[in-house]
Amino acid sequence: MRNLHTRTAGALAAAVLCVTVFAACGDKEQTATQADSVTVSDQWVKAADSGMTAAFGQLANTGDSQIHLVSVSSPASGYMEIHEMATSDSGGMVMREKEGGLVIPAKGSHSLDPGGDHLMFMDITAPVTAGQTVDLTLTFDDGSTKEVEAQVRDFSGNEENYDPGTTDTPTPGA
Ligand SMILES: [Cu+2]
Repeated sequence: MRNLHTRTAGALAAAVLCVTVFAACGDKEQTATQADSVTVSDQWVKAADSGMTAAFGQLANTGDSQIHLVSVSSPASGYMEIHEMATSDSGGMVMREKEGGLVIPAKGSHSLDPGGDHLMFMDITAPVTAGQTVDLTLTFDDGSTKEVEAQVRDFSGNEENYDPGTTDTPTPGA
């Protein structure tokens, strides 16, 4: 029995040591992930019956290094893209995928607005209607993720064209 007792005491000591190490870690200044340094506010999603829609909001970076948002996903859409608006050759505004995602500068912010950068739901799985909330997962280039809930709103004052056929294709010969 003495042997068993010794082993139990040893295990207990190891457990105490683990807890102590964890506590020490918690007290130390750790390297924050990008998700730790980002705050998302005023986030909302445009109501839509089917097809595409978009999420908007304010992204702020409380950290000392830039934050790089590389992808976004939601259970409400088959897949999502980070979009920007650009001027087409014909002079109109078209949306397109923002190459490489978007960067929030250190101690800075980045605004997602109708007519500007936005998070695009490419294929919603069910109608999203005003009053609902939609879950979004933001993924950063250090692999960290942040989940936010966005409110669905009716919104019609948007010049952005959500037709899937809209692309920034140069006119041949132009
Ligand atoms: Cu878009």
